[in-house]
Amino acid sequence: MAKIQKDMQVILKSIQQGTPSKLTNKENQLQAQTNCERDVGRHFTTIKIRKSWDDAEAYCRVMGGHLATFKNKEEFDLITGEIDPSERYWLGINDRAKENNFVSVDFGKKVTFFEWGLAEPNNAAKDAGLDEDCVELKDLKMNDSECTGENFFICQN
Ligand SMILES: [Ca+2]
Ligand SMILES: [Ca+2]
Repeated sequence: MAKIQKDMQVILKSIQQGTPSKLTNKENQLQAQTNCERDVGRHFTTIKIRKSWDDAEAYCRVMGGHLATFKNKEEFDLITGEIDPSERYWLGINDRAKENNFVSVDFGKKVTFFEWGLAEPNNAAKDAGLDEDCVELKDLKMNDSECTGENFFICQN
């Protein structure tokens, strides 16, 4: 696992440096080796590696997609029916640009479907001088959380 993570770092670094996003054979091979990924639907893949929100999004980009957003309740139910309720998973939504204006990482648009947990989004870390600007699934509901936290995540292609 350590070697894979190291290889991923190299891939992510190459992306940050502007290398074309098309995967090489070696990178494709690497993905096949991880065994951490499981398709839960036609366009969604859960990644059972813990990463910060930014690193998770970078990982999804290597796979040719983005962190996931849901178009409707049907998609939401499909995914939440397949994942571990005790884990947290990053989604492709944040309010970094403007507080309480949650947009999709994919299009930078407003997100049309939300399924917030009770009293969320609450930007709760604000009391500690921080912000909760990235959206995760927690107890199978949406929650705004600190972007630096390390969670499993869901990619969408
Ligand atoms: Ca926020
Ligand atoms: Ca929150």
